[in-house]
Order: sequence, then structure tokens, then C-alpha cells
Amino acid sequence: MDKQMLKSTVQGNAGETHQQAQGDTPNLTTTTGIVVADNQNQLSAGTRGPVLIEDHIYRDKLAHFDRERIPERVVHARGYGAHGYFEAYEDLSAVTMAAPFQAKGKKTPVFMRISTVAGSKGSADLARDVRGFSIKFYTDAGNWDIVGNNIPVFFIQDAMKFPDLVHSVKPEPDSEFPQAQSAHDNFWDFVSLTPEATHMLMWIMSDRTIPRSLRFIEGFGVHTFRLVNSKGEGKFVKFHFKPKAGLQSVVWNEAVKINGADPDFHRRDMWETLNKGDTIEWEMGMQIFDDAFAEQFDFDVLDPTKLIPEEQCPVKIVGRLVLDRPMENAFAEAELVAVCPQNIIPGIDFSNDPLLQGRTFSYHDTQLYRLGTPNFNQFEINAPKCPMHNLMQDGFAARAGHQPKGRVNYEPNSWGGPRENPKVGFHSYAEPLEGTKTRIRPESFADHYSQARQFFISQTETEQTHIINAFVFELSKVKRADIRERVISRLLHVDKDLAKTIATKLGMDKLPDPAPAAVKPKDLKASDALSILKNGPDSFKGRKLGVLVTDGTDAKVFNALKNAAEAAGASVAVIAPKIGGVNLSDGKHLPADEKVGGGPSVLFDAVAVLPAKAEADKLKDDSATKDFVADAFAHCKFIAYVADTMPIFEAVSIDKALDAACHEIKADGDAKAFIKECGKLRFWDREPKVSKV
Ligand code: HDE
Repeated sequence: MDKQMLKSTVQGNAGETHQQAQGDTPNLTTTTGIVVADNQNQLSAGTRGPVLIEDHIYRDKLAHFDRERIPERVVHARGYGAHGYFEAYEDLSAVTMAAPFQAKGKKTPVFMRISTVAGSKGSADLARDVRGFSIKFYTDAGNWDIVGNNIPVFFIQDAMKFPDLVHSVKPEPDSEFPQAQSAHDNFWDFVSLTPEATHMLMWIMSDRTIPRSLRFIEGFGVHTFRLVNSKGEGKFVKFHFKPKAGLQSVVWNEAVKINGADPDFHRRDMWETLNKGDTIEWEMGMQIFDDAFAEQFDFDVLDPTKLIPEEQCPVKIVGRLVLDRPMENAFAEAELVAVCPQNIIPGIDFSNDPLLQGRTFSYHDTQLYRLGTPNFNQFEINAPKCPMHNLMQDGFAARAGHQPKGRVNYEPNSWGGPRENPKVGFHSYAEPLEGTKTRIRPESFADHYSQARQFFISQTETEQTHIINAFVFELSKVKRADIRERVISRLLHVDKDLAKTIATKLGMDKLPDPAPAAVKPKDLKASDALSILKNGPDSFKGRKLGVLVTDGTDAKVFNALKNAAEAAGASVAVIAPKIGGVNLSDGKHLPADEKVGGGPSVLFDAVAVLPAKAEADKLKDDSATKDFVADAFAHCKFIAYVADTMPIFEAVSIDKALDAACHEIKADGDAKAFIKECGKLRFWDREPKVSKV
């Protein structure tokens, strides 16, 4: 071997050094454990010659890389996960045998995946979309999956329509856009031709679909399920999860800007929260009711486009769901997790909801395709944590610990091995059934508008305005006037003023006739549980204050705000003209978290603008700084300022005298009062002044 060639096996370009194993550093190996000597260069014939096919090290690396992707989920492709546990508050054995509810204080490990529905795996977090809310409970009696959403109802009543719904919202087959949005003709065409979608449309046009954080959303099992006790007695149940930190959403203009500023806004927030050592918590609730309640309720409890108002059937809080551990590997956990609504355990059963029944086929089927093997339940994230013995064997990715042990792989047999157990095994709820085979929607599913109206009248005025504006935004992206009109023809059954206001804002000359309705809508009572703003937090805990500083910023004011925010359980981000940070008035250096422009105010729940005088005179002409302040004002945020902020306020036409949510900070007390006010999250009274069309 000549001297030059020897050299090329250990280094890249002449003179460059590479990181080589030393001391405790582990050796880099191939997939078969051979230590790699050179991770920089292929094996070639001569220094400038062709590469050699015998390079097993290179082929090992590239062949694996070439297969890194698996099919993304056909829906809910973008998701994020975390680990934790469910803790029962009481013994529910009187109503269910389900393992997690058999004793007060019992803890069951869980993995949770929260997702958007329509966008691809790489889409942005703040798309207007439903959030998937799926939980895998690793119970003593096997895995139980609740695969829910952050909205308690669904678009369609029968699983047969699911592919049509999803096709209509996903990119069009020819152009392959629009991505991760519903503001287009195909979606509105389909839903306006599908009157049962009207209730869900009200929810998705509300701020529920633009949450501030995954920590601040509700979760719902959506369908009616059954609880079954050890005597075989059944009750109906609907599952709820209420965020301990309260509900919170952003406004649409903010969502659009967050997607540009930080497309990972939601996953980053979850990741940072857990890595700080904080937990993310929901209380789990159940609406438990019997057949008699179901009979007298205004709607069919098997219809997934309807909810049961909490006022009519209270949500019994049964425990808490706590996330306390981030993922170690997002692919092995959030991508390989295979949640399936058909994963139920003794004590839980399905109802005859035709959407749920259809789902019990689709999820297992999709996992088989997506994960490429019937052995996906052997992957660590899917494997039950209870004892497991079955006689299924072999197949792609079969793992030793999950294979039958010894010679027996059939039953009955004369050797021993696992046997069925009717005492503790799964029994379906013994529901008497009869009927003629038919394809027909029940008449009891026919009222598509009453609960849509109930949702609308349950909202605060601010929320109603946001719903109206969302319809106007989405329908303004719809090119065909007849589709826009068809939507209005349905909304006329929901609320005449709502329909009229939207029509006017769309520039419609006259209202269309109402669409035919199978059932005349009823007037139902408003329900406070349906509003976000009536269920918000009462403090600034878990929220983020963005503080814009410059060289010379008053250290006393900055420190007072930081201390007050942190004492309230909030965090503080420093935004400065340069990422290197600033020197405060006391001469101390303050590192920055973001450069102005990189950390726009849409990323924060409230802001403080604390420039020193000389710097304010410069920043008043800086567009990124002006956007920071103007957006915070437009998005109705609480704003702290100092006297020297005035030139910037004036540059963006903010008249702080007219606005009760702009707070001048001079002393410690002002900072504390400001942070207390921030607990209200937004100053909605400002909105009519800053939103005119
Ligand atoms: Fe899903 N849904 N879905 N869905 N869904 C999937 O399963 C499907 C529905 C929901 O974090 C797929 O693993 C049908 C309602 C969540 O991994 C697929 C119907 C609700 C997730 C599928 C529905 C959901 C999915 C795609 C009509 C709320 C993400 C990949 C009957 C109660 C799960 C996958 C995760 C995922 C089918 C309707 C929630 C194709 C046929 C209603 C949270 O199997």
C-alpha cells in the first residue's frame, strides 16, 4: 500500500481531522457490530478511482438509510407523543371491570399521541384542524386504546363515508395541493353536500381547531361506549379529558403567523414542558348513563354527530392522566405506535355506533399496511406490559420473547401451555339483537342542526365573532359561488343572524333559500361547557411572557417582571436586537433567547416592550420590532411598557390611554399586577377596535 493510500483510509481532505473514539467514547459499528474505522470515505480503487462494490461498510449504511421511511398515516400523519400514567381517583368496580378503575390510587402506564388530521407528517402545527387525542393504556388486563379527538362530535355518521371526507380535505389528486387546510372548494363542496357535518363545522370553525398548546385542549372518546361490570351488567359511557391548565386557543391571524415563525410550535411546547420537569395533566371524566336515559334523550346516543350536554348528564371525574416523560426516539414511539379503537379490555365494550363499528376494522388494517407486519404489537411501544402467551408465531419482525415457547403452537394439545379462561377472559356485553340485513341510516340520526345551534348560542360574543370570521375566511377561499351559497343554505337552519352576517361578509347580494331539512331544528338550552373562554385558566401559570429588551433596558423593571412571571409559574423569553444579548442599565449582561424578527410576539401569551430611550428611537423604524408590538396589540394581548416605549407605540399607532391592557411598569407592584392581569390571557374588549372587516 503506498503512503498516500494509507492516509486516505483514515481521513477526508488533506489536513482535516476526524472525531475518533478515545477514552470512554463508544466505537461506531455497523449493524452487525463491526467497528467502523473510517466513516468519511467509501472504499475506492486508488485515491481518484471508482468505488468498490465490496464496500460492505458503505452498503450497510446506505441500504438502511434508503429504507428509513414507512408509509405515513393516511390521516393524523403529524403527531407527537409522551409517556405518563393514569391514576384512578376511586374504585369504579360497581360499573366496570376495566382494570385501571379497580382501586383508588391505582396507576396504569400510558403513551399518548396527539396529532393533526389533514396535514402530511411535515406540515405545520397550527393548521386549522381537529387534534387527534389517542391514549394507549398498558393495563393489567391488556392494552386499551382510546383513540379520540379534541372535539366531541364527528363530521359523518357512517364509516362508509370516511374515505370521501378525507379525500375532500386532503390535497387534490392532480395538483397535490392544498396542504393541511380545509379552506378550499373540495372540502366545502363535500361538507355542504353532507348535512350531518353541520354540527362539526361549527366546532372546526371555532378556535378549538387552533389551540395555543396541546396542553390546553380537551379530549373526547366521541362515540358512546359500554361499561360492563363483573355481573355482566352494562351502562353506556362517553369519555372526557379536561386539561388541568384550562382551555386556551390562539386567534387565526396569529395561527397563520406562528406557522411561519415556528412550524413546530406545539411539539416544541410539549417537549420543553416535559424536559423542564413539569407535567401535563388532564382529568378523566365519564358521562355514565343507562338505557332508560338513552331512550328519553333528545338524540340517538349512537349518532357520533351528537353530544350529550353536561347539564343533562354530568361528567363524573374518575382520575387524572399525567404526562411526565418525553419520548426518547420519536420514530420508535410516535411513529410505530399503533393505536386501535378495537383494543378494548374486559369491562369496556363497543356500542352500535356505525362510525365506531367501522373504525374497529380500519385501524388494524391500516397498521398492517403501514407497519408491514402482523407483529407490530411486539414493538416495544405497542407490547402489552401484562403477562402474554399466545400461539401465534413467525412472520416479519417476529421477536424471540413473543414467540410460543417449547414445542407447542396449537391448542387443544396434550402438552400444556396457555389455555382459554372464561372467568377472567373477555366477554362481549350480552346485548340481545335481531334485525334484517339492510343498508340504511336510522331516522333517529336525522336532526342535523339543533346541536349546531346549541353550540353557537353557548359561545361568548367574542367566540361567535371568531366562528363567523373563520367561515368568512374559509369560504372566501372557495372559488365556486354555488358551494358558498350551499353552506349558507345550511347555516340558515343553525342561526339566521350567523348565516346573514357571513353572507354579507362574503359580499352575497341575496340569501339563498334554506336547504331542505329532514327534521325541524329544536331550540336547545345553551351549555357553558361548550365554550373555550368560559373554561379558561385563572392564572398565567404555564404561559410565556416575551420581553423585548435593548442595551440599557432598566434592570429593575426587567427583573421585577421576570420575578413576577416566574413566581406565577410562567416562563420568560428574552428578545433582543442581537442574539448575543444586551447589557442592562445595571451593567449586567443578559443573554437573548431570540433575535427580534426570529421571536415574533405570536409565540408568546403576553409581551413586555422595555427599550432604553436611545434604542427606542432606532427600533421605532424597524419593521420586525413594529410587527412585534402591532401584532401583540392586534391579537389582544396584555402589553407591559415603560415611558421610553412611547416612540414605538406611536410608530404603530397604539394609543395606550385608550386601552386597559397596556400596563406601564415602574415598580415591583406594577409587575405583579400586570402578571395577575395576564392570567385573563387576552383583552377581548380591544378586538372590535382592531378588527373592522
Ligand atoms: Fe381515525 N383513523 N378514522 N378517527 N383516527 C386513523 O389509523 C378512521 C375517526 C383518530 O395517534 C387511521 O393508525 C375511520 C374518529 C386518531 O396514531 C385510520 C374513521 C376519530 C387517529 C383511521 C375514523 C378518529 C386516527 C390512520 C371513520 C375520533 C390517530 C392511521 C369511522 C374519535 C391515531 C391510523 C394515532 C387515525 C380510520 C374516524 C381519531 C385510517 C375509518 C371519529 C386520533 O385507520
